[in-house]
Amino acid sequence: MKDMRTNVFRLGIVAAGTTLLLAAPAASFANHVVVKATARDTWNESYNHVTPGTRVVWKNPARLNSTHDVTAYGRNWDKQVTLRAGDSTAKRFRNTGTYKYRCRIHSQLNDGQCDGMCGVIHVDRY
Ligand SMILES: [Cu+2]
Repeated sequence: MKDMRTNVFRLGIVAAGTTLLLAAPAASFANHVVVKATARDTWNESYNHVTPGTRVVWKNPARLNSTHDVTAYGRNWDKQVTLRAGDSTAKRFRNTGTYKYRCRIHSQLNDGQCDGMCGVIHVDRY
């Protein structure tokens, strides 16, 4: 009898969690976001809208057998990390702002405009 009550209680938690997930808007409220390199030499989520404190992880899947890098541009932050196949790198964004990055191997910068393997992390309060 006690076991059954525990199970009912657990089911309630799962149901509540599902409701929260369904109610979440498109913007990410998770404190963890993953950006992956793709086989087409792009970022799978090139535009991410996150809240302050979110940790962004860039992954270069091993199966792609390719090298990429994550390089900040736009002058308001610093990052330049080479990702060999299977590597990842991360940064937690604590302040609001627009943080641009690109893979220098698979993009070009012309007058501040990025073409190719480019991405943006937009950190905003809601
Ligand atoms: Cu690349």
